[in-house]
Amino acid sequence: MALEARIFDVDGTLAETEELHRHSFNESFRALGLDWVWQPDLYRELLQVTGGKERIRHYVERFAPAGGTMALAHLGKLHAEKTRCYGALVAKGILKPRPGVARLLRETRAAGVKLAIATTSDPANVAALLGASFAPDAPAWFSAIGAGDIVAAKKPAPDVYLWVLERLRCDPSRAIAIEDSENGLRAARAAGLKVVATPGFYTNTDDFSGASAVFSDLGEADALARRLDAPGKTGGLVDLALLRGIISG
Ligand code: XBP
Ligand code: MG
Repeated sequence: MALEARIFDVDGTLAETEELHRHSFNESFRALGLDWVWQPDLYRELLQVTGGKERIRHYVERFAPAGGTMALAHLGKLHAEKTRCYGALVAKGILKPRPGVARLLRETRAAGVKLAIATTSDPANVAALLGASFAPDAPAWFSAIGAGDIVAAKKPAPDVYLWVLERLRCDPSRAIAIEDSENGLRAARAAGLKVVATPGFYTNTDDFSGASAVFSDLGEADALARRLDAPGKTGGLVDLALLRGIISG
């Protein structure tokens, strides 16, 4: 079966972005006079809730921190400040793509296979990361970018993947998703897509049951990816041939 499209998740998949997100959340809390600090262990737990606004709301409801009512009354302004902080950090170009991502994007474009993005992150974050860590014209590489509030229900709901498939006019059987998290895997599977998972720093303890394959990363010629879901299976490069094999399998 022909592979028509490759749909990439963003945070944790294109690049390890969540530490910059975490710092940006903490900066925005400080800017609004809140003495909240999300440390890595807490953030790992909060990441179970996708979407920055949803994550802040969950934090307030779960922990009832001082200033919570004010924060929710100004949630849009708080998240806009967080997004501004994140964009400024990303613009410094300090985030490098995860191994194999730039290679696979190049191969996909050269083969005439469509590229798309399906993320719960804010569209401004996507544009900032693509422009600073890939190429100034990188957003134009993608036939569809489904991001943030473009859909009401975020991952693990399938909505953002269904939105992308509709924009691509592509049957899910002819596309494949690349994801780093259990929420993302569940969203893509619920949309009827096969998934290759590459767990990241904050998602390495997630359950990837249902993925067609789980790799340490997408692999480079001089640093092959390790296969994580089947000890007997060798690693290698996640490339067009491998993905076409998964689609037709
Ligand atoms: C990851 C997320 C996002 C980011 C924060 O998105 O869940 O919420 O953590 O970005 P994905 P925002 O893995 O789907 O790319 O604050 O803009 O939501
Ligand atoms: Mg992700």
